[in-house]
Amino acid sequence: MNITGVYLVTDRASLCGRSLDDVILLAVKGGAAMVQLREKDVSTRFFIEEARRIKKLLASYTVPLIINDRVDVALAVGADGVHIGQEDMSYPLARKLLGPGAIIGLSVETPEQVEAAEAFDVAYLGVSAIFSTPTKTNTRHHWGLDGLRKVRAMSRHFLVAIGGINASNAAEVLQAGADSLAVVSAICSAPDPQKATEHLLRIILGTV
Ligand code: TZP
Ligand code: MG
Repeated sequence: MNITGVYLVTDRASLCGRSLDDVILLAVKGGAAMVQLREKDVSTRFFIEEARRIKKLLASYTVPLIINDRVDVALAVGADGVHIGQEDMSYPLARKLLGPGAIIGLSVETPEQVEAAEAFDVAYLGVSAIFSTPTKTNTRHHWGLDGLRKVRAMSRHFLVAIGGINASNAAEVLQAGADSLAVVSAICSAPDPQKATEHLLRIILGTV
């Protein structure tokens, strides 16, 4: 599994009138390495139907599909993994249900959570939130670049930074210790999601 690169996290409120499928497709064409389907306000049935459709869309690009929060939805559609937060199903239980091959990412919002996650065999930690962001307004704590450096020093895990990341600050977030960058608005709301993804990828690869 190679999850280094641009990690697209979806948000239907950020699509500027475009379809979710179109934006995902453009991001993948631009080189997105992983897609997390994040739905907070849809029915379980809708979420499952959507996840099935997006899974098919991603299959030909061999881009993993990660389901936000919902281990049941991931199981139902045979997704590649889940992203869980501190109030979702616990990591050990999610691992037990999904098996050893699943990609499981875990959000960490405090140093205590980073420390606790050292005992887990997660695929990555979502270091959340790096900066404040209008996309998610209930974030209690912002790591900032100094906080991210501290997480890097504390953790053996692959670190995915999320929250307020875009082309203007991506380089410094990587410099502070992120292995990969997760973004919502920098792709979903970009005038050209494909070009925006390509640009972020070039920053990650150090080719700009
Ligand atoms: N988790 C922490 S911040 C965030 C999520 C899902 C939203 C990130 O959105 P954006 O637009 O990339 O700042
Ligand atoms: Mg969650």
